[in-house]
Amino acid sequence: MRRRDTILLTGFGPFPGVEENASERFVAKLAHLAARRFSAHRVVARILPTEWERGPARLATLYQRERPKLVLHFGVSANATAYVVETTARNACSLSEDAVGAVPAGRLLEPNGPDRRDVPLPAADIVARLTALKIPATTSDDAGSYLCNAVLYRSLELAEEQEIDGVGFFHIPRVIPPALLKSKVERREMRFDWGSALLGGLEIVRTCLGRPPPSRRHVKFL
Ligand code: PCA
Repeated sequence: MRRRDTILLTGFGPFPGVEENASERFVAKLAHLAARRFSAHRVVARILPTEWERGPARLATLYQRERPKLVLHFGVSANATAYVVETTARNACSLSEDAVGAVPAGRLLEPNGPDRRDVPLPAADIVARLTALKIPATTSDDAGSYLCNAVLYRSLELAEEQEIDGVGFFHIPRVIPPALLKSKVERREMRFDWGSALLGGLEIVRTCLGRPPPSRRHVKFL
């Protein structure tokens, strides 16, 4: 990545069953921190509508308008209790209602598209680096069959058409508890809260930029 290259972070708006999507607040906060920490780059946070039509369409507009070099998507999952680093998007969708009550026309995202597209990020490395910071994380090769998978599938296609350094998708828990004021004991425990979520988000960006892990001293004051 060159100086002033853009890092695009996306979260999602509400959808049936999730009135307030934590990924929306999360990317706004992470963009703020990342812009300060990686000040050579431009960091933008945008929210995608959780809609079969408008979600992927908005993403295509963002690729055109922002010309990002690194694109990191975040969405919530009822099953996630940690960072879930998605490694694959599948050409499949469930006939589930989106935020405006619409359902897809069929069970394939793109009738002529490949069965799957793989995420070109070092997922195992990201998990190892998060774990080293006591942030719970795991990989997954199943991003589900709802909008998160659909957006990732489309994003990987858009990335092929433009010169992009990296695209990733991260599921986070639906509910993120406030950060604890950490005692020594708690610091040894793995816990996904607002503190570790944001620390982890910065570490994900740092890994994707090809930077080494922060020194211990640095982590302490983050
Ligand atoms: N999670 C949904 C879509 C939007 C979001 O935050 C999913 O996992 O597909």
